[in-house]
Amino acid sequence: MKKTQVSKRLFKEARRLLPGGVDSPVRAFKAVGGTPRFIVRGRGSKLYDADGNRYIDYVGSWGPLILGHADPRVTAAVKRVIGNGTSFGAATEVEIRLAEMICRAMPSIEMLRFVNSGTEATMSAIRLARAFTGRERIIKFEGCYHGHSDSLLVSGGSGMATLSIPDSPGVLRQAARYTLVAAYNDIQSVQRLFDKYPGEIAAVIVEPVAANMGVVQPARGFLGGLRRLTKKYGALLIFDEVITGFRIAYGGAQGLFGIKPDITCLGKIIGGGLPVGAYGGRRDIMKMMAPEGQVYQAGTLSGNPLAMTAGIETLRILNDARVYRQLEERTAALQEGIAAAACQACIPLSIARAGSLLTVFFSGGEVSDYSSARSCDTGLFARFFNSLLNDGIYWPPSQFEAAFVSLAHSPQDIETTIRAAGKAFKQL
Ligand code: KE4
Repeated sequence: MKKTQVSKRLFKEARRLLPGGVDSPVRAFKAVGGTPRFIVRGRGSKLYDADGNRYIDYVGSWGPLILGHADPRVTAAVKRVIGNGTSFGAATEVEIRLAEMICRAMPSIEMLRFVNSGTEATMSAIRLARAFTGRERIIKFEGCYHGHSDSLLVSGGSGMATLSIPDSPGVLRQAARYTLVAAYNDIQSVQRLFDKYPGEIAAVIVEPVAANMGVVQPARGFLGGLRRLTKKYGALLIFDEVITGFRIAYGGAQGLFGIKPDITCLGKIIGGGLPVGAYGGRRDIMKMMAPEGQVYQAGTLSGNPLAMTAGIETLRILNDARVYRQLEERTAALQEGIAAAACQACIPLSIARAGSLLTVFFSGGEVSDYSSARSCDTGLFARFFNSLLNDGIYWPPSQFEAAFVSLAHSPQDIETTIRAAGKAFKQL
């Protein structure tokens, strides 16, 4: 067994001062049991905890660290600029440079606004869509997570799925009433809502590849169907690419599937591991934002030079097809290895993968939406997780999250992980 005395002591201390001992619920190991590890250092594919344990990390700060921890090129770039000041509350050139890179990668984005988190990006995109259309209702999908703003904290995935919190207390009932919920991969459920509320729906927001109920690929024709319906009924299509942007392809899911959304929300990778978010899209829509237009949204630290610089350096490295081939190959090897090990141990699994995103579902059947994700055996997942952790593999502590493979994961890391998974399956 790994030593955990220091993490245990810190967790006890943390719980006195921070609710649940953490600053984001998904970190607390609530669904898998045991003590959350207190991390002191990350380097490449590895994490090091306060007890001196080393782990191969598949959380990657929940997505941003596609280059691995403390990439020397990113840290050097941040070190170069940090001495000039961390934030000015005034315009800087680096904002233009990162904006340019994003617009080039995703041609649907003609203009964008930087914010500090994915939550801010989606919340602001919804406000903008309501202003642009003059309508109030929105459609989201069960099991998709778009951050924690009132309108979007309805039937959410991620921590809400993990902790079985369908709807959070404290969310304005009026706000939630204007959020309609459809089933992922079920275009008929979206059609029914448009039929029921003609002329009232401002936008459909979707994770083009769902990654917050575990990884769920869009069924053939689903995203195209959303594009068709939103056009037909005069609603905007918002792609939440906070996870998928620059992850499943440089041009995001929209590039991969060839669908042009009206607004795109980004975060994670575009800040290279520093706090960031962005929303952008058609110029005529974005021009409604203040100070050009009347829709208000602001931010003290938005577009700060540290996050912009880390983002620019990260995208510079990612803008190379070989990078995505490597991610694809490594993650496919992991998927195949885990599947073979499960087969040998007679454990029925369904493993979903989209590029370097992966979920091992403890389910005999395919997972295609939130209700099939919910039917997984979360007890078995918890035992799988803990066995991996004890063997030095830091897997996301929830059945309803994606594992993130980075460019720092070596073939040997993948092999070690497959061996640990095989051992875990034999013990289940
Ligand atoms: P943030 O506000 O956490 O930066 O982003 C919100 C968000 C928006 N959209 C999507 C598709 C997301 O996945 C997220 C946040 N993802 C979770 C992981 N499933 C972040 C981890 C956490 O909540 O601590």
